[in-house]
Amino acid sequence: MSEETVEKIFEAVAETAPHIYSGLLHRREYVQTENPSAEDQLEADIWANELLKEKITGIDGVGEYASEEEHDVTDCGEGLSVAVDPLDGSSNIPTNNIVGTIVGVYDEELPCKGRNLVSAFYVVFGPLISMVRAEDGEVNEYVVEGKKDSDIEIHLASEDLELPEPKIYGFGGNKNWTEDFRKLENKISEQYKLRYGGALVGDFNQVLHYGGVFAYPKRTDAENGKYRLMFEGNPMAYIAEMAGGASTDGERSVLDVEAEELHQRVPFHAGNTELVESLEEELGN
Ligand code: FDP
Repeated sequence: MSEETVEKIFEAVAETAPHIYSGLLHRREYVQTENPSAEDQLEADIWANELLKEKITGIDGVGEYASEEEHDVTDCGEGLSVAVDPLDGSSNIPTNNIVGTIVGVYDEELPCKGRNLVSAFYVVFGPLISMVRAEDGEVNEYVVEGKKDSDIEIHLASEDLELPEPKIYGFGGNKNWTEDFRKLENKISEQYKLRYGGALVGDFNQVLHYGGVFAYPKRTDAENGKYRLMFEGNPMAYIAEMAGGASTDGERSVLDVEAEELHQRVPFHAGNTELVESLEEELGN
């Protein structure tokens, strides 16, 4: 049963989250390796991936495991495909700013379109460990408490989250924005407050709670921006759309972007529908 499997995946990530959090203290150094996107890895990136991989591949009904930290998909039986960004925003670790974990659960072999998602969630390692989960038309928020497996508790904190009236915006990649995007940012900055922290989970999470728009658009030096479609773009777009908002790569919903490679990148914009639509219109001109 895929619902049971999704539940087990969610619980496995929730149970692993406090371990990842407490283990960050001694794993804040860069090691001499790169991930498949040629980004330097911290010891914490590799370690968080190992913890999550062990838990998730052991679940009955999980057929594939893929990670932003690994080149290839791991085949682990019949069933759902799980794509994980074990430590999103890990360049925030040395400075002790927000990081998180992003998970997409697809009912298709990877790589595939975001329309194949059956669930998506992310963990925020902030003042609290919280999780936001989108599934069956609803977005719910949880708080994870406890340290050891035996005392970890998952509490429902907010039910059926919907994006409120827009108040804030956050855009990444500013050193290499296109002229069109720079003009658009200029306009948006007159109306909304800027909040940008350098981790997708934290930046998107505040847009979800305050309303507004978050983007990491295409750059003059990177046509497809920075985010990985399977691991970051699709799960966050799925959550934004289920919370009553929208997403776009500049032309279409991120969920409709063709997936050709496991680590392919995508320009990402998501938030309140009216803002995403007007942004799409202006960028299209
Ligand atoms: P990081 O490189 O620290 O892992 O895609 C990863 C990501 O962080 C996002 O979480 C974040 O939004 C973005 O990259 C930050 O990029 P900039 O350093 O260009 O702001």
